[in-house]
Amino acid sequence: MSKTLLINARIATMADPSSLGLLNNAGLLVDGDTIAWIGPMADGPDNADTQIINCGGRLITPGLIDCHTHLVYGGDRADEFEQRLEGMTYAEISRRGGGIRSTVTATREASEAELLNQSRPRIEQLLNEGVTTVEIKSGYGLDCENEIKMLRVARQVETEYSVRVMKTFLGAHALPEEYIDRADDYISLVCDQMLPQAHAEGLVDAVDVFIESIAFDLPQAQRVFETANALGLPIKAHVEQLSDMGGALLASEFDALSVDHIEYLSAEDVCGLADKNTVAVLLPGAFYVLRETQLPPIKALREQAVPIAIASDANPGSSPLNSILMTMNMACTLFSLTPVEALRGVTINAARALGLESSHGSLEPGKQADIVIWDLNKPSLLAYQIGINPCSGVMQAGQWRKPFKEGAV
Ligand code: DI6
Ligand code: FE
Repeated sequence: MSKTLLINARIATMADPSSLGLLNNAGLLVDGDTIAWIGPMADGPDNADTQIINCGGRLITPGLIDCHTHLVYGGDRADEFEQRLEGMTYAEISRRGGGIRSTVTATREASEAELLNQSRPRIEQLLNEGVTTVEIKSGYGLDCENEIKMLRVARQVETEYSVRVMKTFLGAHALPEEYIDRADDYISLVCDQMLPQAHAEGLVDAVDVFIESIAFDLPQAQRVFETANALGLPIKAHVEQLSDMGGALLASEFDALSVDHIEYLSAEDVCGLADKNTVAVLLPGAFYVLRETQLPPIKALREQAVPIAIASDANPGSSPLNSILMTMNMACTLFSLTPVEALRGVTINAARALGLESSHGSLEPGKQADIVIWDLNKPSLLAYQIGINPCSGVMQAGQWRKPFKEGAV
């Protein structure tokens, strides 16, 4: 029997442009890997040949989407955490050769199997919280062999856990030690060899660049974007995280799927994003861990109706955060997002940030059946509670990953 009818649920469809698209006392029919019907129970479809599951009034949302992570990496950076507590900044640690580069050393030393093993607890935590799509970036290999190794591990995560993994090439994340004072030569390696080779192996869904004083400048980023364009790959960018370099505007000129971090993005530049459909991805974990005080331009983003997504940025340095629910809480508490905005930020807008909005991110007939049943009756509880995981059932592409057990709320 390939049809499943979920009944007696509160469904946050996320199919409305500004709200949760909430349906009370509703049902949802899954046929194969697709949503076949959704609506008020009174209009429910014929039940023949269908397994019926009573959700007992529980909340249903689309599968959650973590649209920005670096969760495949070697080692840890707990020492750096201590240095920052003693007063050193993230940028200082980076300029002294620590930061991203120290993770590059550990990642280069690790085999594919070791990287996969180290990544397991991180991906498993996200999956336990109802994540059905996760983006994973390279960026700690910084040479052909090791960037490709990271992306292969991301692909293994996808096959082994049956989660959708979007793989982003971030070869231009930091300058590797062997290229010090030769950043342009490194960008040539990225454009002429690393990216084309990774793409030829089918390992690249999008291309990202870190535009920052401690990373790459606008002309260098532009070369990477032009290469991505020529290969037909969409782009994303880490921009205005520590300073305003004008990276968001450059990325949006290349029709970026998203610009990420953006604490230092000016309100004027937000207008430039607005006509481009570029998603603003906010990363409250990095803001929190680095004890940043500059807030992203939330008011301007709202006024210009720029779609806002939020993500964990799971990485060993600026955001050792592996919880999408905690990310939602942080986005509300630190950035004053509403719980509705936070949920949109990990569903439909996160799907947009990955170019997946036609098939993912909302519950609508024809979309993929990625569905979470929560042991909650109110959507705002998802962002409000801290340290509780109310996820009680997860369906990925119509298959139960975490089977739901019927019972009263
Ligand atoms: N900005 C970040 O916050 C992450 N990458 C980036 O470009 C941090 C990566 C790290 O510190 O390892
Ligand atoms: Fe990041």
